[in-house]
Amino acid sequence: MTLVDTPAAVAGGPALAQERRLVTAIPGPRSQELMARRAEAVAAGVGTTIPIAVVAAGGGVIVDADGNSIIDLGSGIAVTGVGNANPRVVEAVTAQLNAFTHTCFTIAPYDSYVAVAEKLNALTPGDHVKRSALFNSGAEAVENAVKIARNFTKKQAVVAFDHAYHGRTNLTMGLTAKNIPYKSGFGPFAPEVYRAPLSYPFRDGGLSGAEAAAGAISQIEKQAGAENLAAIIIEPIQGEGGFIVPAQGFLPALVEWCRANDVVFIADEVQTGFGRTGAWFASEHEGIVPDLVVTAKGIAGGLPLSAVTGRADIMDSAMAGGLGGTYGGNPLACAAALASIESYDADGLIERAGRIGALLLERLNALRTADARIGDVRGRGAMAAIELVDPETGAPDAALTSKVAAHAHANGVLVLTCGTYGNVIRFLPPLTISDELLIEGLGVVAEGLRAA
Ligand code: PLZ
Repeated sequence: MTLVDTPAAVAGGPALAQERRLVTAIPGPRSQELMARRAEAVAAGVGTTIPIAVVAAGGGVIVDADGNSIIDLGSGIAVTGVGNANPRVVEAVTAQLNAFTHTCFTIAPYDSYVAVAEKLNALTPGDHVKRSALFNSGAEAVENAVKIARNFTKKQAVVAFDHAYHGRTNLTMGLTAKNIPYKSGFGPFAPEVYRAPLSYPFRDGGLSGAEAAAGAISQIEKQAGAENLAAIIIEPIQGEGGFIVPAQGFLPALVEWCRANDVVFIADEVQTGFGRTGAWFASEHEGIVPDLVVTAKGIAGGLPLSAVTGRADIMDSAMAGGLGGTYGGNPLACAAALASIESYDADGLIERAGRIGALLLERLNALRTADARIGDVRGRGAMAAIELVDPETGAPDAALTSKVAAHAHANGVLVLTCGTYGNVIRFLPPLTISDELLIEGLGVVAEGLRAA
């Protein structure tokens, strides 16, 4: 079976018809063929959210080999903020592809890596002197941020939070909170990782940010000790853990404590970064200035790139040759990042994320008023979610969540679930989606709730 007979009209970018269109059941016959081959060829541990064979994507849709056009409310897990096959990205990467594909920046440098570092230094919170280093995946960048913080502080312990997600490599699995499917059986994990309670307004009895931070800090002091602690790492809004927005003041209190105790504050903005929340970085909503910011996902329009950006004194403390990797800051990924950053700016996508957020929250809150199974509606910008519960007890309802997601998928809307309890439906559309498609997609989710 060939999957590449995509007509020019669905080759991505603006040419792709922006509509939900079901011409077969999902999965259709060609998608089923791919799923059968997949089962024979791909390791069973690699999951599938929607069993389709993608042939094109752009704007706010994903098109499969059977001709179905699916509304994309997931952006490949918060990656394609600028849209899939964004024309600026396609053009920049194509030009780079024709010039050179790889030299290894640490062997023979090139302009685009430096330009991405300059952009990151300028765009991340704080006007202090900064440096950046580029890597491939979010997990790899998190590993490097911790490595740099340990080297700088000459301390070893690291604190991560309840509901945290930081990746699937050994150290980042250890930093990640949720056991199944991320950790179970895959240990032992790296030592000197401590966990602290998170501000989770829907489930912590509504503690204020200051109260939740005082509790977390007390636990950190008792169980790790500032004198042993190299870094605190936290997502400004917990992503995989359930789109948890901490109470106002929680993050600033942690930053303040870190400053007073020579602990490096690392913001993991892998999922929240690059316009997703209606600001370049989610840290801005709380006015915090992290020592180090980890970015990936939305940085490069779908090409693999990640970064650690932060205080020059911390970043420059690693010995020459101490940071690197064969592909980190690959020229194609850097070209994509520069084009993506231009698109966020020139195409007004950050404002667009704010508008998408207003629309999402308004519609989701309206749904909640009519449906007590929606326990909470939360998020910022184009990163919003509903938490589904048993209305009597408030207990998480993962079964309902799976049913609603399955209904959406069968009806041509790709939504993702998340949460420690598997009971959160999250909305992460590309910032290039139209209001019409977004509203239609939400309508299908609402229909799924009614049907369940
Ligand atoms: N930090 C905050 O959200 C990746 C992972 C999905 P990588 N989140 C999606 C999955 O099932 O693997 C993520 C994140 C935060 C780090 C990471 C890790 O980024 O690029 O997947 O390594």
